[in-house]
Amino acid sequence: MSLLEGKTALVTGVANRWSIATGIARALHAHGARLAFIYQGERVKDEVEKLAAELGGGKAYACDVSSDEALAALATELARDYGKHDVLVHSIAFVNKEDLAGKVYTTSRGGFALALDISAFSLIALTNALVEVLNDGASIMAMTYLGSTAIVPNYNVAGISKGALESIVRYLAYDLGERGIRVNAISAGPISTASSRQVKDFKSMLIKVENAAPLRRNITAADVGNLAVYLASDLSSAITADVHFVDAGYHAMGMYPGKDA
Ligand code: 0WD
Repeated sequence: MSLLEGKTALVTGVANRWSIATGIARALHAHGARLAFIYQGERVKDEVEKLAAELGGGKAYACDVSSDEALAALATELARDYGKHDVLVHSIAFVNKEDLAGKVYTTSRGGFALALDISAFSLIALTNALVEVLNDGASIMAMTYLGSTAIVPNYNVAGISKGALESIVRYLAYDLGERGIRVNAISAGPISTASSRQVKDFKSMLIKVENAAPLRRNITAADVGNLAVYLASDLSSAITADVHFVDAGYHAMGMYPGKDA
Protein backbone atom coordinates (compact mmCIF):
# COMPACT_ATOMS: atom_id res chain seq x y z
CA MET A 1 0.00 0.00 0.00
CA SER A 2 1.23 3.54 -0.82
CA LEU A 3 2.42 5.71 2.06
CA LEU A 4 -0.24 8.37 1.49
CA GLU A 5 -3.14 6.21 0.27
CA GLY A 6 -6.41 7.64 1.60
CA LYS A 7 -4.88 11.02 2.53
CA THR A 8 -5.98 14.35 1.08
CA ALA A 9 -3.51 17.24 0.81
CA LEU A 10 -3.92 20.96 0.12
CA VAL A 11 -0.87 22.34 -1.68
CA THR A 12 -0.31 26.10 -1.74
CA GLY A 13 2.38 28.09 -3.58
CA VAL A 14 2.39 26.53 -7.03
CA ALA A 15 3.24 29.32 -9.48
CA ASN A 16 4.76 27.24 -12.28
CA ARG A 17 6.53 23.94 -12.91
CA TRP A 18 9.71 25.12 -11.18
CA SER A 19 7.97 25.99 -7.91
CA ILE A 20 9.02 23.94 -4.89
CA ALA A 21 5.31 23.27 -4.29
CA THR A 22 5.18 21.58 -7.70
CA GLY A 23 7.91 19.15 -6.61
CA ILE A 24 6.03 18.51 -3.38
CA ALA A 25 2.73 17.95 -5.22
CA ARG A 26 4.36 15.47 -7.61
CA ALA A 27 5.83 13.48 -4.72
CA LEU A 28 2.61 13.47 -2.67
CA HIS A 29 0.69 12.30 -5.75
CA ALA A 30 3.26 9.58 -6.53
CA HIS A 31 2.74 8.19 -3.02
CA GLY A 32 -1.04 8.06 -3.34
CA ALA A 33 -2.34 11.35 -1.92
CA ARG A 34 -5.42 13.05 -3.35
CA LEU A 35 -4.56 16.70 -4.04
CA ALA A 36 -6.21 20.11 -3.93
CA PHE A 37 -4.47 23.37 -4.85
CA ILE A 38 -4.81 27.08 -4.34
CA TYR A 39 -3.50 29.73 -6.72
CA GLN A 40 -3.00 33.39 -6.01
CA GLY A 41 -4.67 34.87 -9.09
CA GLU A 42 -5.38 34.75 -12.83
CA ARG A 43 -1.63 35.08 -13.60
CA VAL A 44 -0.93 31.53 -12.41
CA LYS A 45 -4.40 29.94 -12.82
CA ASP A 46 -3.61 28.06 -16.06
CA GLU A 47 -0.34 26.60 -14.76
CA VAL A 48 -1.95 25.38 -11.55
CA GLU A 49 -4.99 23.91 -13.30
CA LYS A 50 -2.70 22.11 -15.77
CA LEU A 51 -0.70 20.60 -12.92
CA ALA A 52 -3.84 19.63 -10.99
CA ALA A 53 -5.16 17.79 -14.06
CA GLU A 54 -1.83 16.00 -14.50
CA LEU A 55 -1.69 14.92 -10.84
CA GLY A 56 -4.99 13.14 -10.37
CA GLY A 57 -7.50 15.78 -11.45
CA GLY A 58 -7.80 17.63 -8.13
CA LYS A 59 -9.47 21.01 -7.81
CA ALA A 60 -7.67 24.36 -7.86
CA TYR A 61 -9.20 27.29 -5.97
CA ALA A 62 -8.38 30.97 -6.35
CA CYS A 63 -7.21 32.20 -2.95
CA ASP A 64 -4.96 35.10 -2.01
CA VAL A 65 -3.81 34.34 1.53
CA SER A 66 -3.79 38.04 2.43
CA SER A 67 -7.62 38.02 2.24
CA ASP A 68 -9.58 36.64 5.22
CA GLU A 69 -12.70 36.46 3.01
CA ALA A 70 -10.87 34.34 0.43
CA LEU A 71 -9.60 32.01 3.19
CA ALA A 72 -13.09 31.61 4.65
CA ALA A 73 -14.48 30.82 1.17
CA LEU A 74 -11.69 28.29 0.66
CA ALA A 75 -12.61 26.46 3.87
CA THR A 76 -16.23 26.20 2.73
CA GLU A 77 -15.25 24.97 -0.74
CA LEU A 78 -12.79 22.38 0.57
CA ALA A 79 -15.34 21.00 3.04
CA ARG A 80 -17.96 20.82 0.26
CA ASP A 81 -15.72 19.24 -2.39
CA TYR A 82 -13.40 17.02 -0.32
CA GLY A 83 -14.56 16.75 3.27
CA LYS A 84 -11.60 16.63 5.65
CA HIS A 85 -7.92 17.15 4.79
CA ASP A 86 -4.90 15.32 6.19
CA VAL A 87 -2.06 17.49 4.89
CA LEU A 88 -1.52 21.24 4.50
CA VAL A 89 1.53 22.44 2.57
CA HIS A 90 2.47 26.12 3.06
CA SER A 91 4.91 27.11 0.30
CA ILE A 92 4.25 30.84 0.07
CA ALA A 93 6.45 33.89 0.43
CA PHE A 94 6.60 37.41 -0.94
CA VAL A 95 9.10 40.23 -0.43
CA ASN A 96 9.48 43.41 -2.51
CA LYS A 97 12.49 43.07 -4.78
CA GLU A 98 14.09 46.26 -3.41
CA ASP A 99 14.13 44.62 0.03
CA LEU A 100 16.19 41.66 -1.24
CA ALA A 101 19.43 43.59 -1.61
CA GLY A 102 21.55 46.03 0.35
CA LYS A 103 21.10 47.04 3.96
CA VAL A 104 18.36 45.54 6.15
CA TYR A 105 17.97 48.89 7.93
CA THR A 106 16.67 50.49 4.72
CA THR A 107 13.62 48.19 4.72
CA SER A 108 10.45 50.31 4.73
CA ARG A 109 7.68 49.85 7.28
CA GLY A 110 5.35 48.81 4.44
CA GLY A 111 7.86 46.38 2.92
CA PHE A 112 8.42 44.76 6.31
CA ALA A 113 4.70 44.43 7.00
CA LEU A 114 4.05 42.95 3.55
CA ALA A 115 6.87 40.40 3.84
CA LEU A 116 5.77 39.27 7.30
CA ASP A 117 2.08 39.16 6.33
CA ILE A 118 2.46 37.00 3.22
CA SER A 119 5.47 34.93 4.26
CA ALA A 120 4.72 34.28 7.95
CA PHE A 121 1.29 35.40 9.18
CA SER A 122 -0.34 33.55 6.27
CA LEU A 123 0.47 30.26 8.04
CA ILE A 124 -1.56 31.40 11.06
CA ALA A 125 -4.38 32.66 8.81
CA LEU A 126 -4.51 29.45 6.75
CA THR A 127 -4.47 27.29 9.87
CA ASN A 128 -7.20 29.32 11.53
CA ALA A 129 -9.38 29.17 8.41
CA LEU A 130 -8.85 25.44 7.88
CA VAL A 131 -8.68 24.16 11.45
CA GLU A 132 -12.10 22.49 11.20
CA VAL A 133 -11.32 21.10 7.74
CA LEU A 134 -8.23 19.27 9.05
CA ASN A 135 -8.56 15.76 10.40
CA ASP A 136 -7.15 14.93 13.81
CA GLY A 137 -3.65 13.55 13.17
CA ALA A 138 -3.13 15.81 10.14
CA SER A 139 0.28 17.15 9.11
CA ILE A 140 1.06 20.81 8.39
CA MET A 141 4.38 21.76 6.80
CA ALA A 142 5.84 25.14 5.87
CA MET A 143 8.80 26.03 3.66
CA THR A 144 11.65 27.92 5.30
CA TYR A 145 15.32 28.74 4.72
CA LEU A 146 18.58 28.93 6.68
CA GLY A 147 18.44 32.74 6.46
CA SER A 148 16.02 32.55 9.41
CA THR A 149 18.75 31.85 11.95
CA ALA A 150 21.96 32.76 10.11
CA ILE A 151 22.98 35.87 8.19
CA VAL A 152 22.57 35.40 4.44
CA PRO A 153 23.47 38.72 2.80
CA ASN A 154 20.65 40.07 0.55
CA TYR A 155 18.07 37.59 1.91
CA ASN A 156 17.40 40.29 4.50
CA VAL A 157 13.72 40.73 5.46
CA ALA A 158 12.94 37.36 3.84
CA GLY A 159 15.18 35.81 6.52
CA ILE A 160 13.46 37.82 9.24
CA SER A 161 10.08 36.54 8.02
CA LYS A 162 11.41 32.96 8.03
CA GLY A 163 12.48 33.46 11.66
CA ALA A 164 8.88 34.39 12.46
CA LEU A 165 7.54 31.51 10.38
CA GLU A 166 9.66 28.93 12.25
CA SER A 167 8.47 30.32 15.56
CA ILE A 168 4.86 30.15 14.36
CA VAL A 169 5.45 26.48 13.45
CA ARG A 170 6.43 25.73 17.07
CA TYR A 171 3.48 27.58 18.60
CA LEU A 172 0.99 25.98 16.19
CA ALA A 173 2.48 22.57 17.00
CA TYR A 174 1.63 23.22 20.64
CA ASP A 175 -1.86 24.54 19.88
CA LEU A 176 -2.77 21.61 17.65
CA GLY A 177 -0.84 18.83 19.39
CA GLU A 178 -3.81 17.83 21.53
CA ARG A 179 -5.55 16.82 18.29
CA GLY A 180 -2.50 14.88 17.14
CA ILE A 181 -1.93 17.47 14.39
CA ARG A 182 1.77 17.91 13.66
CA VAL A 183 3.38 21.13 12.43
CA ASN A 184 6.88 21.18 10.94
CA ALA A 185 9.10 23.38 8.81
CA ILE A 186 11.16 22.22 5.85
CA SER A 187 14.38 24.21 5.45
CA ALA A 188 15.43 23.77 1.83
CA GLY A 189 18.72 24.71 0.23
CA PRO A 190 18.55 27.30 -2.55
CA ILE A 191 16.67 26.26 -5.71
CA SER A 192 16.30 28.48 -8.78
CA THR A 193 12.65 29.64 -8.91
CA ALA A 194 10.78 32.84 -9.79
CA SER A 195 10.92 33.92 -6.12
CA SER A 196 14.50 33.00 -5.30
CA ARG A 197 15.85 34.75 -8.40
CA GLN A 198 14.62 38.05 -6.92
CA VAL A 199 17.38 37.80 -4.28
CA LYS A 200 20.43 39.79 -5.40
CA ASP A 201 23.34 37.50 -6.43
CA PHE A 202 21.16 34.39 -6.05
CA LYS A 203 23.33 32.40 -8.48
CA SER A 204 26.36 32.77 -6.21
CA MET A 205 24.38 31.00 -3.45
CA LEU A 206 24.03 27.95 -5.70
CA ILE A 207 27.78 27.95 -6.40
CA LYS A 208 28.60 28.22 -2.70
CA VAL A 209 26.37 25.29 -1.79
CA GLU A 210 27.79 23.09 -4.52
CA ASN A 211 31.33 23.82 -3.36
CA ALA A 212 30.83 23.67 0.38
CA ALA A 213 27.94 21.31 1.25
CA PRO A 214 28.92 17.86 2.54
CA LEU A 215 27.13 16.29 -0.47
CA ARG A 216 28.84 18.78 -2.88
CA ARG A 217 25.62 19.42 -4.76
CA ASN A 218 22.52 21.56 -4.82
CA ILE A 219 19.09 20.14 -4.13
CA THR A 220 15.99 19.89 -6.30
CA ALA A 221 12.28 20.33 -5.70
CA ALA A 222 12.04 16.54 -5.96
CA ASP A 223 14.40 16.24 -2.96
CA VAL A 224 12.04 18.52 -1.02
CA GLY A 225 9.11 16.38 -2.20
CA ASN A 226 10.66 13.27 -0.65
CA LEU A 227 10.91 14.96 2.75
CA ALA A 228 7.35 16.23 2.37
CA VAL A 229 6.11 12.66 1.80
CA TYR A 230 7.78 11.56 5.04
CA LEU A 231 6.27 14.48 6.99
CA ALA A 232 2.83 13.87 5.45
CA SER A 233 2.92 10.16 6.21
CA ASP A 234 2.36 8.22 9.41
CA LEU A 235 6.12 7.44 9.44
CA SER A 236 6.58 10.83 11.12
CA SER A 237 3.65 10.47 13.55
CA ALA A 238 5.74 11.54 16.58
CA ILE A 239 7.62 14.33 14.79
CA THR A 240 6.42 17.89 15.37
CA ALA A 241 7.55 21.46 16.15
CA ASP A 242 10.83 21.03 14.30
CA VAL A 243 12.79 22.39 11.34
CA HIS A 244 13.95 19.68 8.95
CA PHE A 245 16.82 20.50 6.60
CA VAL A 246 16.98 19.29 3.03
CA ASP A 247 20.07 21.19 1.89
CA ALA A 248 22.76 18.59 1.12
CA GLY A 249 24.04 19.24 4.67
CA TYR A 250 25.09 22.85 4.05
CA HIS A 251 23.60 24.12 7.34
CA ALA A 252 26.01 21.99 9.37
CA MET A 253 29.19 23.58 7.98
CA GLY A 254 31.05 25.98 10.27
CA MET A 255 33.96 26.81 7.95
CA TYR A 256 34.04 26.63 4.14
CA PRO A 257 37.34 25.58 2.56
CA GLY A 258 38.16 26.60 -1.04
CA LYS A 259 38.19 29.97 -2.75
CA ASP A 260 34.61 29.79 -4.09
CA ALA A 261 33.04 28.68 -0.83
O1 0WD B 1 15.61 28.67 -2.98
C1 0WD B 1 14.40 28.60 -2.87
N1 0WD B 1 13.61 28.69 -3.93
C2 0WD B 1 13.81 28.39 -1.51
C3 0WD B 1 12.48 28.69 -1.28
C4 0WD B 1 14.68 27.87 -0.45
C5 0WD B 1 14.01 27.65 0.81
C6 0WD B 1 12.71 28.00 1.00
N2 0WD B 1 11.96 28.53 -0.04
C7 0WD B 1 10.57 28.84 0.22
C8 0WD B 1 10.09 30.21 -0.21
O2 0WD B 1 10.49 31.22 0.68
C9 0WD B 1 8.58 29.98 -0.19
O3 0WD B 1 8.11 30.00 1.14
O4 0WD B 1 9.75 27.95 -0.48
C10 0WD B 1 8.49 28.55 -0.73
C11 0WD B 1 8.16 28.43 -2.20
O5 0WD B 1 9.05 29.23 -2.95
P1 0WD B 1 9.47 28.95 -4.47
O6 0WD B 1 8.90 27.68 -4.94
O7 0WD B 1 10.91 29.22 -4.53
O8 0WD B 1 8.80 30.19 -5.21
P2 0WD B 1 7.63 30.37 -6.29
O9 0WD B 1 7.70 29.33 -7.35
O10 0WD B 1 7.70 31.82 -6.74
O11 0WD B 1 6.32 30.15 -5.43
C12 0WD B 1 5.93 30.99 -4.39
C13 0WD B 1 4.48 31.31 -4.64
C14 0WD B 1 4.13 32.53 -5.46
O12 0WD B 1 4.73 32.57 -6.61
P3 0WD B 1 4.83 33.95 -7.49
O13 0WD B 1 6.08 33.68 -8.27
O14 0WD B 1 3.58 33.92 -8.25
O15 0WD B 1 4.96 35.12 -6.52
O16 0WD B 1 3.79 31.70 -3.48
C15 0WD B 1 2.50 32.09 -3.92
C16 0WD B 1 2.62 32.44 -5.39
O17 0WD B 1 2.03 31.46 -6.19
N3 0WD B 1 2.03 33.29 -3.29
C17 0WD B 1 0.77 33.41 -2.84
N4 0WD B 1 -0.25 32.54 -2.81
C18 0WD B 1 -1.42 32.97 -2.30
N5 0WD B 1 -1.59 34.20 -1.82
C19 0WD B 1 0.68 34.73 -2.36
C20 0WD B 1 -0.57 35.12 -1.83
N6 0WD B 1 -0.76 36.34 -1.34
N7 0WD B 1 1.87 35.36 -2.53
C21 0WD B 1 2.69 34.47 -3.10
